[in-house]
Amino acid sequence: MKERITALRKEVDDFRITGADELEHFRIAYLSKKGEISTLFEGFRNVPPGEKKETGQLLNELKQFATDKYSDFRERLTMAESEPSGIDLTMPAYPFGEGTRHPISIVRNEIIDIFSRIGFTVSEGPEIEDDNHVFTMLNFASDHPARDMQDTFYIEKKSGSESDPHDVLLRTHTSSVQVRVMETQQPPIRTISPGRVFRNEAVSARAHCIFHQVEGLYISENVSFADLKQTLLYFAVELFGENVSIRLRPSFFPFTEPSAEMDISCNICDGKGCNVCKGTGWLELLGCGMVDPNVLEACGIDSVKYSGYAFGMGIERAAMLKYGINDLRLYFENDVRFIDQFRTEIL
Ligand code: 2NM
Repeated sequence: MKERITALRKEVDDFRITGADELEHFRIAYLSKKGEISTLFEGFRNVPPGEKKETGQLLNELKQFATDKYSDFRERLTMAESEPSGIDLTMPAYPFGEGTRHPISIVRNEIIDIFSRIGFTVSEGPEIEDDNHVFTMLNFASDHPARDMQDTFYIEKKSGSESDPHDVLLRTHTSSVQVRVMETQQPPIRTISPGRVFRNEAVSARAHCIFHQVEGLYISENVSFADLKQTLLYFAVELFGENVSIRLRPSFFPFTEPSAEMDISCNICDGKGCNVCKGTGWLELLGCGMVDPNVLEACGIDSVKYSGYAFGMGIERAAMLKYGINDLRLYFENDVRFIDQFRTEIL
C-alpha cells in the first residue's frame, strides 16, 4: 500500500496540466469517485492494524496534494480566461477618489428621513415667487421691513416702492411652498419643505445671501402646542442624539401665534457653558409656533375647525451645530479639504 501511495504521489506530481482538457483528465484519473485515490481509500480497510496510522496519514496527504494541484490550476485557468494578457483592460488607468455628499445635503437628507418616519411628506415649490405667497398670505403687513429691497431680492416691481401682490422676487423662506400646499390641499396636512432661500445680505462668517431651509407644517383638528413640542423633541433627539435637551423661548413671527424659538443643549460643553454657546449652555436651532388663523383663512382653510403648527430652520445652522462648523462661507467655497471630511453611509 505504502509503495503504491509513493508511486501515485510522484505520478500526480509529474502530471503536466496545460489546459482545460488535461485538467479534466487529471480530475477523472485521481480525484473522481472511481479515481486512483478513491480506490486506495477503499483498499485502506485491508491494511494491517499496525500500519493503519502511518498509511492513513500518507493517504490523506496524497489526497490533499492532488486536490491542491487541481484547484491551483483551475484558478489560474479561469484567471487566464478573463485576462488573456494577464492585464485587466477594463480597469481605470489611474485610481479615482470616491466623491462625498456636501454636508448641507447630508443634513437635509437626514432631516427628511427623520420627519418621513413620523408621516411627513416632502413638498417643493418655485424659488422665484410672487409677493403674495412669500409675504401677504403669510400675514406680513404691507409695510413689513422684510419686504424692503435691503432684505429681499426683487426681480420685478410692479409699482415703485409700494408692495404689490404680483411683485416677482426670490423667496426669502420656504413658507411660500407651504402656502401653495394649503391652497391646494385640505387637512390633514403633514409636510416639510426643504429648499434654497435668498436674502439680500452682505456675506460674512454668519450670514450669506443664499442658504437652505427646512420648514414643517402640520394641520389637522385639535393640533396643540404640546404636539409641536413633542415633535420637536423627537426631531432633536434623532438629529443630535439621545443626550440632547431642548428649551422653548417666546418669540414673534408674522405667520404664527404664539411663536417660539427652540434651543438645544450645547453639545460641545454638555450644557456647562463654553465660548460656542457664549456661556449659556444653549444653542438656537429653529423657530416655530401655531399657524396664525389669518394664514389658514388666506389659504382657504377653516380656522375654526382646524389648527396647526409650523416650524422652520436653516440647514447651514443645523449642520454647524451638528459638525462644529464655525464659518458659513465654507459651505459655498467647495474646497475639497472641507467637503471631503463628511462621509456617511448612503443618504
Ligand atoms: C419659521 C418659524 C415659525 C412657518 C410658518 C409656516 C406657514 F406656512 F405655515 F405659515 N411655515 N413655516 C414658520 C413658523 C417658520 O421659521 C423660522
